[in-house]
Amino acid sequence: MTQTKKVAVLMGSDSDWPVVKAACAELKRLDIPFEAHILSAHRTPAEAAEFSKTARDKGFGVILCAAGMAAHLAGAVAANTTLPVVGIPMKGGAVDGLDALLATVQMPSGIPVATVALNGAKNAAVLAAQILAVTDERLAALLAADRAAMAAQIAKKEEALQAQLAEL
Ligand code: RP5
Repeated sequence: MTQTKKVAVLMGSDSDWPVVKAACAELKRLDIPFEAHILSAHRTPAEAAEFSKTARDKGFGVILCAAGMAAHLAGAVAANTTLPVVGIPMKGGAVDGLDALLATVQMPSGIPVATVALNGAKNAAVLAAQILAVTDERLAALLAADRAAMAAQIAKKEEALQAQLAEL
């Protein structure tokens, strides 16, 4: 069986943690090994670059990067690795995250960052799982089961809606 690669969960500040912990919880639920670290593109640029350059050799398969405001962490990490980088722009600040969203998503050609929604920590973890599941049967089966569970929930809600409509 394939050994599941590790996911790195990086955040620019401890103030990001209340949101980012949803990514860690999802990775834990999917039994994906991960490390979480505070690394800043601006405050610890050398450490962030070093982590990115050595991540592949250390067994990571995907790197999640959460940052707010002038959110350069995901881009700075992507500049230093060819591993897939998923950016999580954080809400907050003077323009409530629009700055972080644009800074994370608007990468130059050739250096992509797969950007999820503002505060989209859980989806970042799901996307990391989907990337790893390309070569990981265990994960692929788990993700398929999650999709089936979601579809069953919607079917139940649809049934309840139709019952309410019948009573109008
Ligand atoms: C970003 O600046 C961090 O990712 C955080 O979202 C934001 C604010 O950081 P703190 O001033 O709270 O440390 O680099």
